[in-house]
Amino acid sequence: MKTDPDCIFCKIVAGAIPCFKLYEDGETLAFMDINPVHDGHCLIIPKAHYPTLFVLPAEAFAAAGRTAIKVATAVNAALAPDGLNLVQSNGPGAAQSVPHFHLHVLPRRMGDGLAVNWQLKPGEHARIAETAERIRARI
Ligand code: DGP
Repeated sequence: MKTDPDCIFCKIVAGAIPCFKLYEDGETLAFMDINPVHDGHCLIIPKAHYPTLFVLPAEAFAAAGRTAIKVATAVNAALAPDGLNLVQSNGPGAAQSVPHFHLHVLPRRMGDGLAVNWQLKPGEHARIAETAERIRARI
């Protein structure tokens, strides 16, 4: 499996850095975003290191897609947002800050005014952990 020792998400896959894990299978991992835009903001990654969509094998995209459907459905059931975006960024012009392919699962509220390139702000860990528990209960 491709891995990068300097990649923060590869370190999470390896268990070297903790995360609020929601789900994993052989190829993918889902965990809470540490800088959530809204409660329930989480990430789906392939466990293997591919920096962007441009180098991602189709099979890895399919595996991430399967996990995204499972986790987004659980987010929807647990939190009942008004809507939900899947967001995926490639390169600095798209505001990609972690060069390991990932899908953002982004619950939305009516009128939340969220811009596509949002600012990263640290989340409150207790609130993220409590939200993760609610989502895991629906997976
Ligand atoms: P992007 O900017 O699209 O590349 O999204 C990267 C996201 O990853 C961003 O919303 C913040 C999140 N993130 C960065 N470092 C960590 C980390 O160490 N743990 C977790 N759970 N999320 C992280």
